[in-house]
Amino acid sequence: MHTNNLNKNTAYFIELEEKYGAHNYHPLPVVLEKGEGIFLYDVEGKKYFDFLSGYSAVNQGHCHPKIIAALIEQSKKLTLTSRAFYNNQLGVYEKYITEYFGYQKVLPMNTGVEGGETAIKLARRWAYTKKGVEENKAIIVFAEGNFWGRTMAAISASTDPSSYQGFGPFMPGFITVPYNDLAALENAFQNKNVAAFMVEPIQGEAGVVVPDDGYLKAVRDLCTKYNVLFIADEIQTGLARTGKMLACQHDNIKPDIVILGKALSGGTIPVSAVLCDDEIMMNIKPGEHGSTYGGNPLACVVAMTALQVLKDENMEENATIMGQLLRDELATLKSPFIKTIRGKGLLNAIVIEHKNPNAAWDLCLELKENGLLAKPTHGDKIRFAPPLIINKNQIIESVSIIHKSLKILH
Ligand code: PXG
Repeated sequence: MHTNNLNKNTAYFIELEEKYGAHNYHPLPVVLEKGEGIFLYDVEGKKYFDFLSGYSAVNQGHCHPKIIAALIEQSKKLTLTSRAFYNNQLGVYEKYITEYFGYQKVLPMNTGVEGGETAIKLARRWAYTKKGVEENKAIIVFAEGNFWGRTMAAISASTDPSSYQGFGPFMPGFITVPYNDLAALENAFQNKNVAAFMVEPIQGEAGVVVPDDGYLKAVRDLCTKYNVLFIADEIQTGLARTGKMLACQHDNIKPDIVILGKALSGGTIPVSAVLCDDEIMMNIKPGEHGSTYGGNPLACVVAMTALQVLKDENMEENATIMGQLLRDELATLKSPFIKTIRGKGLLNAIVIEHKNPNAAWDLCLELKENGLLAKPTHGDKIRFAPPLIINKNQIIESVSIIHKSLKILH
């Protein structure tokens, strides 16, 4: 990392991370110290539009006053009991979130990847208990290009070598089919041992890959026909990000299992949840799954507030309208280097086409100089996903920053 041309303050913090932290990330050279709504501030006091939103964890905006107030108030009272005892927030939260999404039960965890692990355990257990699959034979189908985290199971499902290479051996019982390919899925379902298909309604890390209209509805129908559970990984797409509380609601379908994370705490603490009905959830008995922090009272209060804020501030509607405006405004730039503009609601990406393979990174550096933070994924894709409280003038101003920054590409 060349830090010579950075301000001393910025360079200091970057060098600390370089020296003492694992090198498992390659961040943009900006050191942030404050967030408020859609804005971030660096240690030099410079202000930025946040077009990443902590990979969609900060849908409600940074340090949302109601979420922070709930966090502070509950943290003075009780933060963790473990599940060895009851607490007076967990049941209240369980009632709240199951009614909010229309499922009979919830299983609370912490990070998104734990939610994915939990969903797979539930699906395997259901397959053995209800579907009649022989013990240890269950198969989980995933879509190529999936991303659901970094655990051994998650990378065993991955088709991205930078996720899995050099970390084997891998979890058995996982197969992949191409995303957005119904024939391949139906073919995989011919195997009677298939327990579930776990899929992102829009693939986030793959670069905001939106499937064809009708894909999710057809997946629902195939899952029903073959008695396979439909697990929707809504960790990045859920919680109003795409303009609906769940992205699956665009297609009016109900997955058997929904996984939520990220914005479930509005970017404050790790809170994830797995939702499904009794038929699936009740196959797991006491002692068979859990987590020290899962369902802690602080997380419960924060999650209820984070969910209530999404509703109170009409974030579904704002994401829909502002997302359309963002894509329309980007289209008017008519940049020869923007090959594709895609997305739904405020989960969007552009694909950069340029002779220089580092063009997307260079553009992100220039965006940063001009006051907007975004990060490339898979080399040529840049996600544009601001918090869902962004307004019209802010979208227009952001696009003018993008317009100005594109001038560095020739
Ligand atoms: N599912 C989806 C769709 C995701 O985007 C996860 C599951 C895992 O969540 P946790 O909380 O375990 O990270 C994600 C995560 C990163 C990174 O640095 C993660 C995501 C996006 C970008 C970077 O590991 N999404």
